[in-house]
Amino acid sequence: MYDIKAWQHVFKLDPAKEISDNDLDTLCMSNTDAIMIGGTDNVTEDNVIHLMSRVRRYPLPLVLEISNIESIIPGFDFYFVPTVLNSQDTTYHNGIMHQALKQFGFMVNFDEVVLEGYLVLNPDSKVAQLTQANTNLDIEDVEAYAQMVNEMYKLPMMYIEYSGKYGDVATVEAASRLLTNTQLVYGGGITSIEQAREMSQHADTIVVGNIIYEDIKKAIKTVKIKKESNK
Ligand code: 1GP
Repeated sequence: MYDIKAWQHVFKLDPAKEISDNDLDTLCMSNTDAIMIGGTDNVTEDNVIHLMSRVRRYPLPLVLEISNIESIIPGFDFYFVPTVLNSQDTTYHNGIMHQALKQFGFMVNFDEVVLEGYLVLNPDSKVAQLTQANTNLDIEDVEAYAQMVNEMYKLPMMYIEYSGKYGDVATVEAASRLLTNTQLVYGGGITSIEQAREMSQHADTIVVGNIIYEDIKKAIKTVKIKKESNK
């Protein structure tokens, strides 16, 4: 069984975006710890199955980050389920989860399911707009959410999501200080080894997304944080 807590670097692929076989091969052979499939818009059963079958050729853990019920497909190693802590809409706290369990609860292997306490912090991101996230948070707000996740809900994972924008390092650091049990995942705007290294000092796991589609070489360089920390 894979040890999620040991993951330092993850590539997140958007099933609604095109990726060539060559680029996919480069990503999957890059020494990243896992591939996550997830997105906000146009995530469908068809494009998730298609991408899953292409990534499955590689001996890497494969995660589906669930965005809607229609695109939940069996065959992944793990299912990450976001609960958006700072959303104004309960749909994104537990509404989708409730519907999913009502439909599929009888067949879920809960060992494969990881609940992510999500904090959406880039107001311009699609996910912030969709979930109506209150992104106007200061460090003390974020610390309170970190305590909520670590001490109250006792979730296995907190995901600080700046999707599309490089985040505030002090904010990530503040959350990390309070997460004594919960794994801290950071994603958003990482385009260089320097940024990957900076966020990795505080986050247990970094997620690299958009740059895959903009500059594959830059994306691959972010994996170097693993060699540095394994020395
Ligand atoms: C998006 O957190 C991930 O869900 C990664 O963010 O796409 O900005 O790299 P980027």
